[in-house]
Amino acid sequence: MYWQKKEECRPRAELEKLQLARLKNTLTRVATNVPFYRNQFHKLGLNPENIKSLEDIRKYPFTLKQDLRNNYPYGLFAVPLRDVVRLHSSSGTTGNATVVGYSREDIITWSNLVARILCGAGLTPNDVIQIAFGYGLFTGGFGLHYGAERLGASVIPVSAGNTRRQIQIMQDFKTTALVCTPSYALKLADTMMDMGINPNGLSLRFGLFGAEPWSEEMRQEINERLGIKASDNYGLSEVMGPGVAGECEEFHGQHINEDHFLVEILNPKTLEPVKPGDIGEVVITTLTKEAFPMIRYRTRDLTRMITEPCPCGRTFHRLDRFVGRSDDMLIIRGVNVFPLQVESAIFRIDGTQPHYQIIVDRKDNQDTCTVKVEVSESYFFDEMRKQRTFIDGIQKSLAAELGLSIDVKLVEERSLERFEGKAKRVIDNRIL
Ligand code: DLL
Repeated sequence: MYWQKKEECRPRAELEKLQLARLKNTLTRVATNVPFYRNQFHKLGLNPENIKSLEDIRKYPFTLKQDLRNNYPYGLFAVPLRDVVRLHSSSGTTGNATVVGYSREDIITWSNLVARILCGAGLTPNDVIQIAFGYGLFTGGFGLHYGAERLGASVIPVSAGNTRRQIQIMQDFKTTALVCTPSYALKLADTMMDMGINPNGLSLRFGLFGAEPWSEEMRQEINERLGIKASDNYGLSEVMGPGVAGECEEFHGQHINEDHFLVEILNPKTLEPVKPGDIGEVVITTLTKEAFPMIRYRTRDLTRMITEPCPCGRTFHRLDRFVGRSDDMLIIRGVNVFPLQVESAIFRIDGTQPHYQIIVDRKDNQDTCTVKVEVSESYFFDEMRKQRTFIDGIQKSLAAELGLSIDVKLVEERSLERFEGKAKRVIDNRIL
């Protein structure tokens, strides 16, 4: 077992004291070692010595993705390169790459925090963990790998792709836990069906999925199809990679590793804290990172904080399931739409497959939106009337969820693209 009970169940008052000491230390270190932060703090007349409470963080400036780009590659490092033992990079879908670095101590912390999350999800050293995240500059593969080794499990570093081989290995090596994106878990389930393999005949029991938003309905679907217990975990390269937060076996929100990260939930417009329990943007300050500390990083990820005590005993607050990213939000005819809302609405209808694509366009100055939904063959009815009723059902579910009427197009099973990493569900022709 890798249950860091003392750290994970600290009384809140003690935890906050520790956070404050670590915050002060981090701010002092960046003010000393990173000219970018030093200049900003200087301009605002901020001296980390004056930090008296956790709320004082609000006086400090935010860090944006653009700041990482402007300081490419090593401008935000707080230690000399000789003390950096690992580099990762996020290519991002827009703009230049960004680079993040880890000291020897950072790698140890990272492994510990990921091990915590694996343990929290129910894994033990007896598990055989198949890591189907890409190994490379992406933090998913190596991050989960080191954590799984730290847990003491048997790790299969199969990396992403080659789906049939993944399944062969799962069978032969008696994999008990699968680690990948939720969308890839579904692709694996499809391919198992093609290969005539019944997931219930495998040793698989757990799935640890993350790196992209997914709905509760998607979790049910994966659990049923693979016969596993799927849990959610969250992280991002800029603040570490996986290991920031993860679900315990209550499967209700992800405990934040708060002894290492200070999390604020802010209104993305006013940048003031939201009311407790409201949805806002997650803003993270690292508390222990040596090589690449981050001060108030604006993640663009939207969710709410759950502060009620968790039956598991951990005192760390939880992040509720993510709504999406503010930059993934679509505005269709003036209505805000998150791709995940579409996912939830579709999954509620019997007969749809968990694969969809959202296509947005503009015709005659009017936004149009069509959702392509895969359905199994038996749902292509010969009778027009039946077909219409089925489509109407999906449209109604979407309208109820979104407050917007959008077109639905049924497509054949397996006709939409499948993903080995993060899924891409939206094609917005308005911005092409
Ligand atoms: O995706 C780190 C990671 C790897 C997390 C493996 C979990 C498992 P990036 O490539 O930098 O890092 O992408 C980070 O992915 O800001 C979120 O928008 C999204 N994301 C990550 N985990 C979740 C999640 C990794 N559980 C970006 N739910 C983040 C929703 C997630 N979105």
